[in-house]
Amino acid sequence: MRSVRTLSAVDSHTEGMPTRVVTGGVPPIPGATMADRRRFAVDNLDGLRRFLMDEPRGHPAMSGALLQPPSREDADWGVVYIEVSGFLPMCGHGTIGVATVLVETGMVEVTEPETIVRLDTPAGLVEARVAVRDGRAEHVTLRNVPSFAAELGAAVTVPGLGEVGYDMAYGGNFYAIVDLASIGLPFDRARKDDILRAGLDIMAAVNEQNRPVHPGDPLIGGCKHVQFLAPGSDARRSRNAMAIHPGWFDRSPCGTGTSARMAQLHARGELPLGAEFVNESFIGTRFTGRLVGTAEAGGRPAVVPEFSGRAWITGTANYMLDPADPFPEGFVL
Ligand code: PYC
Repeated sequence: MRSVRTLSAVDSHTEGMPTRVVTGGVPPIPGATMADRRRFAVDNLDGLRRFLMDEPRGHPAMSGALLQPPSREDADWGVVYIEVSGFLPMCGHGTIGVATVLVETGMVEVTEPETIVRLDTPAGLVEARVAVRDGRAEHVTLRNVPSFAAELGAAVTVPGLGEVGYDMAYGGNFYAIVDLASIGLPFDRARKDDILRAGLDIMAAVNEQNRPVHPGDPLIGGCKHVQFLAPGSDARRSRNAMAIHPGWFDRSPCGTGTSARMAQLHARGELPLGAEFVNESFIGTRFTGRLVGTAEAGGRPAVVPEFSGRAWITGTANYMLDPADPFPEGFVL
């Protein structure tokens, strides 16, 4: 057995969506803040990301997190999010996976019935409250970064679909929120290929015609997520098919998408602070959320979302690179 690169990981899933938590083998990434480290990673570590996310070690809907020393004193760990889509500023299901792994492997000091884990992410500090019983992380409530509706009632022209109306909201990533019925498709997994194609076309049109940019951080920009709402979705319970670049669906309800959805509903006057909101994924798993306060993001009014979900560890692994492997950075079919 030969290896010129060995990375240790604890694999998990959050309500169906994988998070490969890389616990060893990645040296500290240069940069004064986690946003700087994400920028460094985008420029210099894309091969490492593809090695861990793409085939044959990953798959087309793979997601993960590189654990790092934090860049600020009030955080326990730093996180750089990796995915088949690139390096995200923030990832909600991934953070629930990270908090669960940190608790269940003893990488943070664990107290029962609740352990608080503060994570330094490229989008800002997030706090995870982990409900722990007999050493098991039963569920995680995450206080996310300030979230906001960037635009309500926007529209873009999409080849093959015509004019598509959407709201643009930010919850750690930007989400174009679209009623699935408005493009003539049913909320049916048998039609997933059509829904995905439409999602990618809408993303391309948004990025060309009306690209969103975070008012406080120009590095956070662009739309890589389209949140298709199922008929009947409202401010108490929504169901979504979350189409993500370059071509997959979130299996979880999507934490940053749930935050964006709550910010959108709040901006529309439909979700007051404190009211419970349930968001359901394409496979029927759930996050429960609420808005717990107001804030600002780059000078614009924002809300502070929380959401809760569960994660389970699925394995531990050392990912290796044989020097003769013809795919040292993986491949995409
Ligand atoms: O849970 O925030 C999330 C997320 C982003 C992309 C996939 N999941």
